[in-house]
Amino acid sequence: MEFINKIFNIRKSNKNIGRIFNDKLFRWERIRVVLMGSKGTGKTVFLTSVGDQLKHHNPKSFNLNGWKAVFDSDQDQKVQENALKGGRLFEYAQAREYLAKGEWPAKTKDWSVLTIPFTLVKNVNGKEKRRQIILEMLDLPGERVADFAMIGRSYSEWCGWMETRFGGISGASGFFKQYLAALQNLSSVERDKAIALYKEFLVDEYCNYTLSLTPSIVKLGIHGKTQSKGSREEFRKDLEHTPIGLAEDLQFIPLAKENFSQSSPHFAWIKDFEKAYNKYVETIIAPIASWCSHANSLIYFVDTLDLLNRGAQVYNSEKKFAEQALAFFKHRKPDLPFPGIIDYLMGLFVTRIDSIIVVPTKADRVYDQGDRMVKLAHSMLESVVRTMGLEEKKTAFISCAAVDTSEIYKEEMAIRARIKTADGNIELKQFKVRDVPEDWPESANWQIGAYNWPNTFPMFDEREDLPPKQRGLDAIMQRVLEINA
Ligand SMILES: Nc1nc2c(ncn2[C@@H]2O[C@H](COP(=O)(O)OP(=O)(O)OP(=O)(O)O)[C@@H](O)[C@H]2O)c(=O)[nH]1
Ligand SMILES: [Mg+2]
Repeated sequence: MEFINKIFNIRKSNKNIGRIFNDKLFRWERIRVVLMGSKGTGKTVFLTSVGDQLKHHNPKSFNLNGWKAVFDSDQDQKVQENALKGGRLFEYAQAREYLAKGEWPAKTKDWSVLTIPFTLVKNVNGKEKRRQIILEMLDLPGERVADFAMIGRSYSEWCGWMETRFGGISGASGFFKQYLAALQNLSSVERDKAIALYKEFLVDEYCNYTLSLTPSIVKLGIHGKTQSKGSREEFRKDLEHTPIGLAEDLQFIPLAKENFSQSSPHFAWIKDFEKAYNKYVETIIAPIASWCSHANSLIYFVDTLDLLNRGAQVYNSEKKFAEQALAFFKHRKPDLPFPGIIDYLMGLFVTRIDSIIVVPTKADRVYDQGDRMVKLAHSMLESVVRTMGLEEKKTAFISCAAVDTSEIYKEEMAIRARIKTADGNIELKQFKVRDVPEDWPESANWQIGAYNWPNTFPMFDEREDLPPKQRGLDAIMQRVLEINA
């Protein structure tokens, strides 16, 4: 079975071969896309909308550059049955149902894949061109992205990484140093106290808006329980009952370099922590990373409007989070004709992302200023994206409203959208929205809450064959499908 999988990977990874030999064996091109970004940035809404657009393609409202997408329902049945067996089926119908009710889909609790088989058809000089595509898109809870820092790192390397990330000069709050110092005062029998100290560190960083905390189960439990969004005390209470690992007897915490020497009183803990760490990585993040290692492109979501609203500290935290997430995708293979075989020889955790699109989302919450949102996303993440070593033409910044919720009134520079009133009702209202700034504000005068945007709700048709209005979603998909001009 493993061997068959490898062969299968060769096929799906080399989509160009599929294009060259348009025969039965290589008929289907597989395009694998990772959606990434912190929680609440709009990944699931995006995915639901893409599913809808490709299942019911209307070239007038979803511009695929002259191509028509024809959904393949026969193939779909097989694909969905397979995905269901693997337990990783993106619950498209459920997510769409929310939108049809004028609500947003629920928060993602576990990772899943939306698979859409379709044919792209275009008439060129009287000749019909066709491409049969199986598009696979990964949805994951934003919290889990933090765990990518564990991929390819042993327990001791993760400890080293923690020290650099939280104890180094840049971005260090001092809490990690305090934690390590307090740890040194504990004897070898005080392991529970050590775990309690790490929890204290997590609470401090949580109050610092740090998104990169690992293991991510402290934010989102294994079975999908989200930790309270509330005060320091509430988070601390939540953590009291949360093991730092897969279970009470499978906990691990980071130790300092000195603890790895045999003379350290904490040396005896290392074996257990190592075991618990490996089990955690193997169970929680390795399967996601393995899926990602065969992806062709990456869409990175950033909620620029929310960042403006939440101030400099959250902005910095989000930027660090993106650095951490994208670092995984830097390790690229040499461009050889059969990368599948190279995978086999070199291990799976080497990626082959050949394009990245950074997407500032929810552009429908402002008055037509997607270009400014792009500028902000660019100034925030351009340097991070550049370190990935992709050609310039393989990177893009495109703003988007995956589900457009507002109408624009040009004369009055206002929008009209469905919003929730103080008494909880949803009503359609016209109002003016403040401008998106040209640049990120200086941190010295960046007041939290100074930029406020309305929470708008989808105006959606219940009819399944009428996909939602969108902005920029089609431009993004043109790039993913490599049909941009
Ligand atoms: N106005 C508007 N709001 C959106 C749009 N997309 C997402 N939102 C808002 O953002 C919230 C989060 O969107 P999701 O798609 O669930 O975010 P996510 O990235 O999947 O979040 P996690 O599952 O927590 O990782 C939604 O509940 C909406 O309130 C959009 O296109 N327009
Ligand atoms: Mg989600």
